[in-house]
Amino acid sequence: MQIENIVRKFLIEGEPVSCKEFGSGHINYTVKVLTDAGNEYVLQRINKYVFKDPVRLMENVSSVTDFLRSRVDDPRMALHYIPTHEGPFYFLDDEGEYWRMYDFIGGFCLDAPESEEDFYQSALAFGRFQHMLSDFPAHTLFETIPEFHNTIDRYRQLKESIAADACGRLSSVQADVDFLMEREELGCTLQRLRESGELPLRVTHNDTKLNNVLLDKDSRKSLCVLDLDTVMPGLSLYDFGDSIRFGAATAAEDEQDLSKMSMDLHLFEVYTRGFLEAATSLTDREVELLPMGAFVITLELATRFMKDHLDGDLYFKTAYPGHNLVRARAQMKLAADMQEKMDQMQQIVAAVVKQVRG
Ligand code: ADP
Ligand code: GN1
Ligand code: MG
Repeated sequence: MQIENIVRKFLIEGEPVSCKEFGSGHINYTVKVLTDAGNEYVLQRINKYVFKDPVRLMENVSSVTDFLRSRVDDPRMALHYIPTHEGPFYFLDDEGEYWRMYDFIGGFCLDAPESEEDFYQSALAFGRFQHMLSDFPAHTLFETIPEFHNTIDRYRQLKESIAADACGRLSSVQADVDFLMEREELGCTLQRLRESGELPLRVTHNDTKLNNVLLDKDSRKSLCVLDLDTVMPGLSLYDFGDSIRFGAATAAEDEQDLSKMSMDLHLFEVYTRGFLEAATSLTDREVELLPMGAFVITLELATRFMKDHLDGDLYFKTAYPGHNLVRARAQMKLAADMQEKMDQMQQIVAAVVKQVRG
């Protein structure tokens, strides 16, 4: 089906005059649409390999966006999904693909902070998101990807892929796999604290990369949080940690020159300040474990990239052969650096918490 005909299924203003692929997400296919009425929209095809139940996923996303829209002053601070002429917030095409559309808010996303203020703004956005959803009825949310950040389960899945060695790639990555396996116990600590009830379950975003925050094109202040597909009950520490993993790293997520990859402690401090200023309801135990959140989520993503490399690149979009291995190695390098800097990160958190909370 032609992309323009998919666009016409939604209740938008005007006729599509241009539809261009854009964005740098690894999961969905994203298109920017311009109409002859001068309006701009985002059209997305939901990745069915990743999200097994797109209908319930859209129920989650629409209830969360409705809730957020009732809390914000500026309508640009929450996504606005557009229904089809038939009423639902998705369109199912002849090939069984699910599509959805939302207003293009007129901002921009970054793949790396251009200044510490950009990063601070993203911390405020994710902290506010955490705070605004603190009284959302979590039990009404469907788990769009079960066990998404359950590191114990992620290790189980990695071991399955190691045992299957579906593409015969294991022997060439044995040293990398050993690195991951040596850190299994440490990687599972937060999940165990969640299971014992020491860490509270909250409504979390679960994919808090900088490129999932929209910045205002004039003021550069953070407007809203995008990519709500993985909003589910989870740990606040992973929302914090994933932002650090992506935005406080000194190199891109898929940097090939590992000597360039480390964690910038100054950016860690900047983000910690913004997040704690906005997410005021975190418990002392959560605050104390924020550095561990950064380390664990980085290690977890390394296991996910490695699993996908062993499986034959089925999950993440790749740009070249071996891309997932490059990503896994970059994340392992970053995790190792975080492990070395754990004491320094803890000192920073303690100092920031004193300033922010008094
Ligand atoms: P994915 O699951 O593929 O990451 P996203 O919803 O995050 O899907 O969209 C992919 C990317 O498209 C985002 O990371 C961002 O770069 C870009 N994007 C999406 N919506 C907007 C928007 N309203 N304005 C600017 N960029 C956007
Ligand atoms: C994926 O969709 P995107 O690109 O924002 C992934 C995250 C990973 C991230 C790594 C649903 O996020 O979990 O951390 O890639 N999303 C899903 O860049 O698996
Ligand atoms: Mg995204």
